[in-house]
Amino acid sequence: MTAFNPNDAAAKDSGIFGLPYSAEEAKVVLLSVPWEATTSYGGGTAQGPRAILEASKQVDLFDLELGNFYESGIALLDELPDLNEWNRIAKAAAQKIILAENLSEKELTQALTLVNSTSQKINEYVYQTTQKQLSEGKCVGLIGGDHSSPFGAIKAFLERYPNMSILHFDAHADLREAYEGFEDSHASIMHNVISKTSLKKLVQVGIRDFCEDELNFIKENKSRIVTFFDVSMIDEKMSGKSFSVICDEIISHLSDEVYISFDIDGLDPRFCPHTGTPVPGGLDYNEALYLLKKVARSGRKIIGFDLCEVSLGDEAEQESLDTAAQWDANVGARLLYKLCGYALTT
Ligand SMILES: [Mn+2]
Repeated sequence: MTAFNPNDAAAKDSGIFGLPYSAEEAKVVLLSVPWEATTSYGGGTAQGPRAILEASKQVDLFDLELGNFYESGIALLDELPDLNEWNRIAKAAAQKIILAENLSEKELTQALTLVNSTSQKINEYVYQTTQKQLSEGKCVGLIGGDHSSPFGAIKAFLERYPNMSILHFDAHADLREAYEGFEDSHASIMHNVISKTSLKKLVQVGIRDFCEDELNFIKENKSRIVTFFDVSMIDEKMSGKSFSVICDEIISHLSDEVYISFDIDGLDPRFCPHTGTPVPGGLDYNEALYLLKKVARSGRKIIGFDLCEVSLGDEAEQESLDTAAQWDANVGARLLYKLCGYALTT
């Protein structure tokens, strides 16, 4: 502790953001969930937490707007050792299904059961861990993994904060009722939240990729889901409405306690070129931060968050671990630091 100087470069053995805090000392604990079994397109998001940890050491600690919030302590929890193996086995089974290899009915059922039961194990682990940390007075942030990773965390947060709402940044609505047979698919996370929890309000921004069923689901659940489609936001911006006013409208739907679920692909893909399912359009990095700032300034409390789908791309891209692949982790680490900052200062 005594050797720590916030103005110096991060020490080799330091924790996330180069900080010296243990999980016991830290107010914000980060839970890494390198899980991407149901990823349907580009892989690599299971490497997200490791890449973000690496990149986090380049982030300057002092924040012009939020000050030295890190002094409350931010620490990464030890990763569950079994998780990489669970991911590897379930991913292999899921790939067989996705690629529609010549499987018999029995093999298909077996593979599907394996994926779905491993997803349940992940959900249970994330739920138990989050619940324990919240009961110790910690603020919890989850680093995915694909976007199915935080379901257990959201469940635990809802038990503690029954009136909380979710502000969901994403290119995708994530409202599919299962996807490719996977009950806990990354594309189903918010469908599962709406159908399996008592969440009162889900507010979505950046949404520009969804199927008709998902649009119908939004309409059927309009008292609980408010979606700010990318195309509508662009319409308003193009015709001169200020982004600040649009933010106020988004925020007006949120309750006093806000959980942020941030899929990095909600941003313009130039900020996350290696994410699994990039879609053109989306929020600028500064727009996302501005919306978060306005949530904080509205007097609402940011109680917790997840950051998912940050990826360095497939193995070949990771091999050439140069600046191109590290860019995604650089953006992810900076966004993660801001999320920690808002959680600590609201
Ligand atoms: Mn997405």
